[in-house]
Amino acid sequence: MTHQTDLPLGRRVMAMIEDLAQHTDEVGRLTRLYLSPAHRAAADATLAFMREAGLSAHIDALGSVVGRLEGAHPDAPALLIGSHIDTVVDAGRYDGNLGVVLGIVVVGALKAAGITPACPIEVVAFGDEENVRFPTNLSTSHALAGHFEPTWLDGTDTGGISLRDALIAFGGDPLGIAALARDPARCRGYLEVHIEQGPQLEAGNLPVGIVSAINGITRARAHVIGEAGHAGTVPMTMRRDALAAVAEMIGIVERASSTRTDTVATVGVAQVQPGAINVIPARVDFTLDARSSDDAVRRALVQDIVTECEAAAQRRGVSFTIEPFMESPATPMDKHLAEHLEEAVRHAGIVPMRLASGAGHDAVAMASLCPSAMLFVRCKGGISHNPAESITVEDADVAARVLLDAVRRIVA
Ligand code: HGY
Ligand code: MN
Ligand code: MN
Repeated sequence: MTHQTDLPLGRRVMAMIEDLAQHTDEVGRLTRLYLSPAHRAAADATLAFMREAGLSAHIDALGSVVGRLEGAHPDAPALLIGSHIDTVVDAGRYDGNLGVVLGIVVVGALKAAGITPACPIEVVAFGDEENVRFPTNLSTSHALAGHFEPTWLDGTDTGGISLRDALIAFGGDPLGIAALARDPARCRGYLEVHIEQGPQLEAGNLPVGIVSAINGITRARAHVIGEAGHAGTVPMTMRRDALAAVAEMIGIVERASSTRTDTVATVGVAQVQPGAINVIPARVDFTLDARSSDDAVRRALVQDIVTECEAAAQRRGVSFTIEPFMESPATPMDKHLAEHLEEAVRHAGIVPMRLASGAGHDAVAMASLCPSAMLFVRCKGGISHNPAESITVEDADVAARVLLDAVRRIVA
């Protein structure tokens, strides 16, 4: 059993996680949406952490925090380490934030040991991985990869604020986005450490594991329109009840994804109008999130869901429209970088498990720029996107030591 005092890196990680967790837009729970006041405060805190660790750091035009440690050869392609500091609503404190903090702690440890890496190392705290506030797709990491969609700037949040206006209010610069695109030739690779958000490492009694691939995602917005009516007077056979129709459609989503192997699908948001106890619902807007490790299987799943929902709408006399707004491909991780992670895991005396990621990550965007790989960290019960999300200081210390070892192997 490692003594608490022997966990300098792990304790430093947990302390920084606690510091970041205080930056929330909602009292009493952790919600930090892209470009919100809490995101600004967390970005400023991350900037300070990076500078304290000896990195030169700045906040870029889209609000990502970028720290850099120069290497022996300043013009050599840089190794990037990163993850995200935005969160979902009522979030856990480790999703994304852990990978940013581990990058800072590890690069800080190299600096403190007087080790100059052969190439520059950058740590990046992305700001829009969850894509909860605006209809985007990993916008801040896609910007570095040169794939920022200008139309994202016109997307609006539930309050009608456009990404462009929120970015300006944040202190960002819509005109500076194009310049964020990195030259692939100047990027040696990208490493991301992230909580597993699933049960496999805990089941295998392993503190860390190596990600083999990241599942693909389709996200869509659906609209069902029926007819408002008096809940007391309209006979059941004469109703065009939008919410009853969506209840059937949610069953379709669940059945279609449950009867296939390797697929999941979720209706996470449903807004009912007019939303009164004695009014038959006239309209429901809901979301679909469908995933698989196989893109063809995912597309077939979405098509089946749409076809069956259209038939249900027809039977019920309601209209049904659906607009996919995000497609993220299944993304294999780079085998050479994964091998370096595996060597470091073995060197730490841990059996190296390879596992796929059901969750999306900035590594999907970064893989379109340079070789990318991920290390997963065990989280209690596999719980995530939930304030009960947790890791141990011992596992934080293992993750930091494995990442430090892997970085030294890569930049040696
Ligand atoms: O939804 C996801 O997979 C990630 O947490 N953004
Ligand atoms: Mn995440
Ligand atoms: Mn997440």
